[in-house]
Amino acid sequence: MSELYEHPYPSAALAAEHPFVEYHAPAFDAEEMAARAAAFYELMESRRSVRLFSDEPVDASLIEQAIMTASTAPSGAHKQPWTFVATSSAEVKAAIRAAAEEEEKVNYLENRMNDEWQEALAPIGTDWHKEFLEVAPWIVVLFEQRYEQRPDGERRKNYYVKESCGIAAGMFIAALHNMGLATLTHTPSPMAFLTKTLGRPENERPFVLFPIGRPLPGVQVPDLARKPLEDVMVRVDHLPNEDKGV
Ligand code: IYR
Repeated sequence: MSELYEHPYPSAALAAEHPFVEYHAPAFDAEEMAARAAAFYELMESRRSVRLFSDEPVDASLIEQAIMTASTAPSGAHKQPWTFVATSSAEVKAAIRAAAEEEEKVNYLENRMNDEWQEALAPIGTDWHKEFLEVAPWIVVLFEQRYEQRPDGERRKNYYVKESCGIAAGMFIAALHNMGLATLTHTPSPMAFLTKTLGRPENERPFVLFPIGRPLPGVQVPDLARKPLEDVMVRVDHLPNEDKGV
């Protein structure tokens, strides 16, 4: 076994340049860890994407809280390279719906999605109609910041933008589900129109769109099963050994 840590972190030189603070992580005893792990799994396992929403209004404060939660996501060099654009305006939602349906008509009716793709989607039953973009009380579009545009006109690189935004999107979905709101991970494609419709700057690209609201009471969802642990986890406890003589 090697020494625990050879190098002090932060080094005196690093700490002199940049502030560090002690991390107070939440800690639980073994029993509580197991209980919390099971409860969180159960909560997340009960999540489903929905395509039919109630038009009942949702408080802006809930959307703001979900965005703050998403924005706790880890990101490359802590750049937080995301902008969450939120609208509850009937006018803006109608414009998004009209533009998304234009694109989806080409996808579905003019075969922009090939046969294999259409076959994969058949059990979900999607088509070019996107009423949910007007019915859901909120639309939030997550934009990735391809680079940082500083107010003084300077540009700075962002790092691992897609990975960072993907993680933030997952945390946003979890936050919404935890507060009893439903969403759909929607990527109208191509979705460049969102930059224009929402008046976003040149450094931002739409990453994913979320219609958000309460699920329509009685809504049906495809009877999908999630892969069992054995199908999604592989445990490796030895290095692959080619000299074993097998
Ligand atoms: N953008 C289209 C197609 C679509 C693609 C996948 I992959 C889905 O899981 C669902 C839909 C649409 O939104 O209908």
